Amino acid sequence: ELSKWRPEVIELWEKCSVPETINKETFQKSFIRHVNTTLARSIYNVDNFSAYQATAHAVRDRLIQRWNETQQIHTERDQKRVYYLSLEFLLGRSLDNALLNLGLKDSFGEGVKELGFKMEDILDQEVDAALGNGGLGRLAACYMDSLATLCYPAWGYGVRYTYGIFQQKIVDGYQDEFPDYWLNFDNPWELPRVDIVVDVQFGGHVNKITEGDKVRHEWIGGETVQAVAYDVPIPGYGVKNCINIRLWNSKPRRKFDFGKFNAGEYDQAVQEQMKAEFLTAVLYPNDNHMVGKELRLKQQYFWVAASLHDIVRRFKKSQRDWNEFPDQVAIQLNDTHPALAIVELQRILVDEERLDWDAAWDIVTHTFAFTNHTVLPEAMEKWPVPMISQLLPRHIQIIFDLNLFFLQRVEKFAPGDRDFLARLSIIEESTPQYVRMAHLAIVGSHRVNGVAKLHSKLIKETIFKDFVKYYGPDKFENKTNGITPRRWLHQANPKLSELITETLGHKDWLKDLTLLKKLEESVHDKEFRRRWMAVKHSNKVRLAEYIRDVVDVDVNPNALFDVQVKRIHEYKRQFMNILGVIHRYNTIKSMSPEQMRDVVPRVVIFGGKAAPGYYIAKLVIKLINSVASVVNKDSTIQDLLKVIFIPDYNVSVAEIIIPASDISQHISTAGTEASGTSNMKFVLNCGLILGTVDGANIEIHEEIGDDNIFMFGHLAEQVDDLRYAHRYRDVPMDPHLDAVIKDIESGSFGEARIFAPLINTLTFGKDYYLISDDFGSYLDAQKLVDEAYKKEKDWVKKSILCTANMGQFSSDRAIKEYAESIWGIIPVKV
Ligand code: CR1
Repeated sequence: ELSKWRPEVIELWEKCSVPETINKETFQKSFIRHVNTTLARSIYNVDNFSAYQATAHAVRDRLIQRWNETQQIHTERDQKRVYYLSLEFLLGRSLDNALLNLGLKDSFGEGVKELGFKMEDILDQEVDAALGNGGLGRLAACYMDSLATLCYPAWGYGVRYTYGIFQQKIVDGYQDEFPDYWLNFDNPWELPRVDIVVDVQFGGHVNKITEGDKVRHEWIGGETVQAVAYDVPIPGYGVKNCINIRLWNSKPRRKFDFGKFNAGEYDQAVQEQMKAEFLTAVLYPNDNHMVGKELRLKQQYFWVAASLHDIVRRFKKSQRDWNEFPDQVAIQLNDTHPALAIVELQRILVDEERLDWDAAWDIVTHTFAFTNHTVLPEAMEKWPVPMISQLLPRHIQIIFDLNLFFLQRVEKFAPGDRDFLARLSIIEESTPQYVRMAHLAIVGSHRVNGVAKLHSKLIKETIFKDFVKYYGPDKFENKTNGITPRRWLHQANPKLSELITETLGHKDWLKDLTLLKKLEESVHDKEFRRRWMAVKHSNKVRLAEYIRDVVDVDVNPNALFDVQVKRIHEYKRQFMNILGVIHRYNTIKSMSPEQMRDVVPRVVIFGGKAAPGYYIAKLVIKLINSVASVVNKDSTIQDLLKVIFIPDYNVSVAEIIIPASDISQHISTAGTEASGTSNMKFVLNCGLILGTVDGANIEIHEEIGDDNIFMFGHLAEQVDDLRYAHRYRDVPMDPHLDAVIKDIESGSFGEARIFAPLINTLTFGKDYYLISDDFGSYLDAQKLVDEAYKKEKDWVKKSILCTANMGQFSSDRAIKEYAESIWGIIPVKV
């Protein structure tokens, strides 16, 4: 009998499976097998890159096994799952992370060493998976790590962009963008699932069909693009669970039009193919800024439609009743980018599954929850009704119907209040009309959350105020962001991780970050403090070497390293930072040699990308580089100040920079930075922060205490009045700021006219981000930083207390909160 299920076959199967126990020897066998077969190379032509690929494949074999086991048990148990829909996943590199999470780093390190390689060199070969812009995408990556580690049944859904965020080069001080063709070589961290293909439809028209007393809608015609699944396994730390991020890639439905091909129109025949492939070609490079390009809308629908199809297919396998859908499925919308999923699920339920409208809507609204990540008006997504009508003729009908029924309910709540209705409406009544995606997301979700306490309060008081009035406050929650300590301490800062483990006597802190609190007891231990400082110093040396490599400037690792790395944005005020640097430079220059002896040497480090179309942000980069080129070669200031712009800031560069910082700056205008997550990374890595009373800085302050943080500037509740003053009164500029501006205008940092548009933001632009208002207190806070740094012993204590009190900011805490209060899911451990 040729059955696959006979016991002896199963036994054979198990015998031949990849061995579960993996050690140095089995790794080496696997490594060599991959070099020989997967890469078709021999001992004579294995370079570091091939060694990386072979190691990655050996690790991937284990991941796939765990992935399979996890999926199997999740399918068997068939418990409620969460689906995290995010247009961005900023994963960075995978090899080191996988080795550490699987606990294989040491044995594999030994293994490659015996084969003649250095693990660091191998790790360095990997290119970042940079499928995101900034905080939002990195948050999604941290959340996946926590979901896996905490054994939750979870999937991520995203887009497999052929080009991730552009690579930044600095040419003559200006940012230049280059394509990030990260898939140039085989990507071992993805599994193409050529059998998982979903047809996604665009355009066409809608037929209304009357059947008895029922009306149904049929969406037909238009073009069809296929979505192909690529799966990215995400291993948990210290557990066997390995979850999945499914990324969709577009491809044409037909290879090409043979009719046209045979008629000799070759170019037209391949056109469809080219167009379809283009759909997922590129990530839009904007952070906190909406750009209304049709292709972006198509990407959103393509991804949402493919993901929902997949989710619904999985649900249907269990043959449950539709009203159980919300008991089996939670869908989290990472910002409004996937808000069309609400409409798509309603369409599937009503048009395809023939549920009645209200029953369907009840299911939809119990399924979705929505995270808002910003209050900036320019970031609010809205799409022109004509554009949606063209691409998604059935969806626009559903949106209008949803809105009608919603507004009818609102009308009952506030009879006759036309303004209230207009403010709540999903449709903005302009010419043309627009669909407000945040309104759609709120109406279609059972929970809405902000990402830090202040932010969650602000959304309730400002942008979503009317919704709070209508729904009541309970629909709105706070879920303060978090970061994964596995990548952001254990991986990025191995020496600190080791010291902590040794001091605490266990590694449990990596799964329960609140255990770091016990480090407080060691602040009085002199030897411990010495070692703590030695770790920081060696991380600074590592960064100094990196700086020499990339910008060819020598910096002194004994200087105070002052870092601001994040996307360049006016609200984040890198401009204020560089203006402060000019002030510092001029102050030092005016000093006598005796006075100079008292100055704390500083290295001010910037990094970050500007959106290619963001003119002012790009000018900030130019100004930083112009100041750097003057300051860095001025020998009269005796190396007391260096200014560095590190190009192409990304996840793996962050892993080098963050552990090396003494002080980092998080200086957004109060009320503008929803949370920030790099602030958490810096403090966890025992760097102090200089920050405004904004986003998660506030909660970090609460946790680590007054003595261990430098806070300054106006408060969120003062911002409106200050802006009003700039607009309608003649507010004099802060005198120190005025002097700095005059210095730039005198040509001290190159041709003044280059920077005129930047300076105009302070004058004609009415200083919207309130740099002048905060400048004085900013300089004062900087002085306190200098003074504190001089007291070395106290500084180390502060530094230890920073790390010790970061327990709250683990993404594990955040994910547990989501799981318990929004998703209603429980862990399923493999
Ligand atoms: C916020 O600007 C926050 C991340 C993650 C960003 C940042 O403060 O830490 O989200 N917002 O929550 C964003 O990208 C589109 O909005």
